[in-house]
Amino acid sequence: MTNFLAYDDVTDLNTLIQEGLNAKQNPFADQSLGHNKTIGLIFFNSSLRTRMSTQKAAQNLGMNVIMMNVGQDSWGLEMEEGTVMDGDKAEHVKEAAAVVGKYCDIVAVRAFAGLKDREQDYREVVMNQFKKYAGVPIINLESATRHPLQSLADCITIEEFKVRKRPKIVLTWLPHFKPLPQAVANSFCEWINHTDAEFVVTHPEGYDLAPEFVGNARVSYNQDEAFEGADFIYGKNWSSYQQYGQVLTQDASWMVTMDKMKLTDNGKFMHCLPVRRNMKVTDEVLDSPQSLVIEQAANREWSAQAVLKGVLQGL
Ligand code: SN0
Repeated sequence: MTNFLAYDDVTDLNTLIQEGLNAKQNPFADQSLGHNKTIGLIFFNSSLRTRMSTQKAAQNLGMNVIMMNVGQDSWGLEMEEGTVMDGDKAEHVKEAAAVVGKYCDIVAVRAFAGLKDREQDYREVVMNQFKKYAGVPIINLESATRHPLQSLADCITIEEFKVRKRPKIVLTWLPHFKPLPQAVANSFCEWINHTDAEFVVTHPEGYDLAPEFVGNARVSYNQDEAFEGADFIYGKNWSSYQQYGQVLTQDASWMVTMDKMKLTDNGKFMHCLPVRRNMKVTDEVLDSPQSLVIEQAANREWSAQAVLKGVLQGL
């Protein structure tokens, strides 16, 4: 693997899931692979799981880790070409990425969607500029449109907990008062569409995701109907793609409750976290044995380790 920016960078999904499960069984089997190699973790946004799991995975592989919070610790970075840099950004990504690439063998970057300009967000400017100028492999730690390390952890978790060969998986929109990116939902669609599953996406009208991510998934505006017989309920809030970045409704009837979970076939609840309790999903669901959120977060370590191993092998 050269870069890990999207599903397209994966050669074989089942092999990658298996690599994750192998790492979980035997975390230190490849400790010499990353010896004397350095990964730089560059954050433009907050993180708990991504930061800790990626650092842990890199250490399991024997790597050194350098972290940087851009804008807070370093200079603000200009991303666009040919601009007159008379604003608040003191450094251009052309230099910054090239310099980071000199110190690091792999560079991992988190940069959320701005949610102001759809065309700019969906061009994936930050990831593409780092890819262009760093001169080393780039890993996506959640970009404007995708969160592939999360999606791989989700696939690993579904593989562990599925009780039938072709599970019914439902991605449901959840209410929130803040506009959140579409990245986690887009990426989940992109990855689940490559697995053997009955896949349904449910959300209020106006919240349709970009068609290139929805693919062949069935879309339903009726959450109760979508939940019927489901094996996995994957909750996430996202802001509108059509009326870009806007919160069109906060309809509390879309919150996942135990009554809703009763429509499923003893379904499991999944969420990437952080989750706002009793806004998106009730305490009762999150604290029940049907919730997989902690197992799912734990699998972030093995997802990162499978990907880093693949990238290290290509160095
Ligand atoms: C991010 C998102 O993409 O939705 C990161 C998820 C891994 N989530 C948030 O920003 C949540 C913020 C909040 O205030 O609830």
